[in-house]
Order: sequence, then C-alpha cells, then structure tokens
Amino acid sequence: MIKQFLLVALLLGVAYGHGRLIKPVPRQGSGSLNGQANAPVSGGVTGKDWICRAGDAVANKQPVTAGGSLTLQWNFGAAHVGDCAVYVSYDVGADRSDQKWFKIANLPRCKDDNNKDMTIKIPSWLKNGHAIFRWDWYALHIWPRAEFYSQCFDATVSSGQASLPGDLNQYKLNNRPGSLYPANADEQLASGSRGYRNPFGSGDFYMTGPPCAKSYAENNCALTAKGMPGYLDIGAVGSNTGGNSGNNGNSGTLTPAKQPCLTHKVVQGDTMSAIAKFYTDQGKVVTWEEICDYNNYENCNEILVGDDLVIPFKGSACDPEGTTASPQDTATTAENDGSAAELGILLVSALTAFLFA
Ligand SMILES: [Cu+2]
Repeated sequence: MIKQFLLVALLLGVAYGHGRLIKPVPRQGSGSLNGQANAPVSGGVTGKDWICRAGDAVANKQPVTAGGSLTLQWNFGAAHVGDCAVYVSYDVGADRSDQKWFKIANLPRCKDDNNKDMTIKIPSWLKNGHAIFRWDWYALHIWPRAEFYSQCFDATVSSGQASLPGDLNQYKLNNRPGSLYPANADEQLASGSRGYRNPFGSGDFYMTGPPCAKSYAENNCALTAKGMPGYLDIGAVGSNTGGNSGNNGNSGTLTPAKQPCLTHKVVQGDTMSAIAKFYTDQGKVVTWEEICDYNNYENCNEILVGDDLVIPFKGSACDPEGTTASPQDTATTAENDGSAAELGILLVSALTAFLFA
C-alpha cells in the first residue's frame, strides 16, 4: 500500500487588516511583499521592527528636498484610533537598535486622514544625502493597551548643508530598558498622564511622543512640545541615553496590586481554545470565551496572525471581574474605531487536507 500525503491548501490571511504607509513605498520584505507588512510590529515597542520593519536600505530612494514638502499616504484596513509621527535618521549603515533618530512631524488622529495625500514640511536644516524616514502609528483601539506599527523608507535628501546642526538632539528609539515609548497606557508619563490618552472616554486629547527636533514649529509639532501631557523626554543633546528615567517602567503611582496582564501574540495555526489551553496548562484560570470576549472578537474562529490578544486570567489586572474595565465596557464615543471592519474582512484560516491512497 502506498501512502500519499498531500498538503492541498494553505490559505493565509489576506493582507487587508490593520494598516501601513503606502506613499512613499516603504522598505520591503521581498518581491511582491514590497512594503506590504501591515500587522502590528513584532516585539511591540521594544523590538527592532518598531524602529524599522525592515533593516536593509533599498536602492529605490525617495527624493526629498530640505525646506520643501513631502507627500505621505497611509492605508488602514482597520482604521484604529491613534496617532502617527515621522522621524528621520542618517544612521543608514547602523544596526536598527543602534540608530539615532529625531522627529519632524506629528500626525494626530491619523485614521481621519486614511487614504489621503498628506503633506508634511521638511526642515531646511536636514543635510544632504541618504536618510531613513520612519513613519509610526500607535493604535489605541485596545486601550489601555496599544498596537504598534512602523514603516521606513529610504530617501535621498537634497540640501545645501553637508552636516546636521550641532544642537540637533538625536536619540535611540529603544532607549532605557524597553523603549522610548510606553508599552501601554498603564505606564505613567513624567507629566502624570497615562502612557496613552483614553480614546474612548471624555478625557482630553493628547499625543504621546518626544518633541520635534530643534523646536520645529510645523507639522503639529506643538502637540508633543515640552510641557504637554504626552511629552517624552529624550534628554539633552548628545546624551545618547535619552534620560527618560521618569516616564517609564511603572515607576509612578500606578503600581498594580494584581498580576500584570499577559499578552499572547497570535501565530499561524492558533485557535482561541489552543491559546486558552496554553495558559490553563500553566495554572492560569481563563477560558477561550473570556479571551474572545475581552479582545472584542466578533467571531472567535477568526483570529489575526500577529495580533496581540490579552489573556484576562483570574487575578490579573485584566481580569474582567477585577476593577479594570475591559475595552468593551468603555463607552465608545468621541473617536470610534474600525475594529469591527477589520474583523469583518480578515479571515485567517489554514486549511489542510490529508489524502491517503
Ligand atoms: Cu489592528
């Protein structure tokens, strides 16, 4: 008897969910995957992908003129509430984790500008040559957690200047233990504000991030100027370390008495029940229904590869019976979100058939 084993079909998720920069075309994976990664970055704010999703420069560079303007466009298949920003680095030869950056633009409430041409101004003091432009997006639809996205593109800057200003403050995005950016809203900023604004309540709008370089006054930079609620301190010029000891690491007053929430990164082949079992096998008390519920999934059989699922196990800060409200208990008013659309269009399924003869 001959046994044949055929893998008949493996259908992967269609790349419509979440979002990405589409103009200029970002650095790619390879071939047809050019710039098309639109899931949250792996590793959250501590991973290299948060700095740039792809580490290698590409030959096809976007011309940028110092003192001119640049058109950006992003495409959100799931128009999550949140904010975007633009950074620049000239450390094109360095490993991502060693690159130093500076910010030139805030793009608040970027979902409102989904699929539009958005023009930013380019500082006149950029120097001539090859630079990396970085677009990022923190999505708050799962507040107090966040999803993180980034895309980089290579640019050739035309400028009369051969060097950057001496007082330009450049810093690593993966400063300190962790990252320049808070991992979630439960981290307290130096201002006393939560790591990220609550997009669902009636609280004030603020944007989280470092100030724009050289007090740049364009591109909504005032939103993260020193003194603003979401300002992240990147330290003094040349300090290299960022000096953000005050705004990260839960060093503030939000010390949780409960066990911290756990997050599960969905991988190919995951199911809600398999994920629940993974945690119950470790002695955690949680059901797949609770996981599905807590993460606002409409269809528990459709989970997104790359998504971060919160595991609301008993006794954790995410325990629905605890004091922390889960996102679905929070009124969704001012800034509604496209999560339902995302779940509607994204079906991640793996079909395998085994044929024996
Ligand atoms: Cu998403």
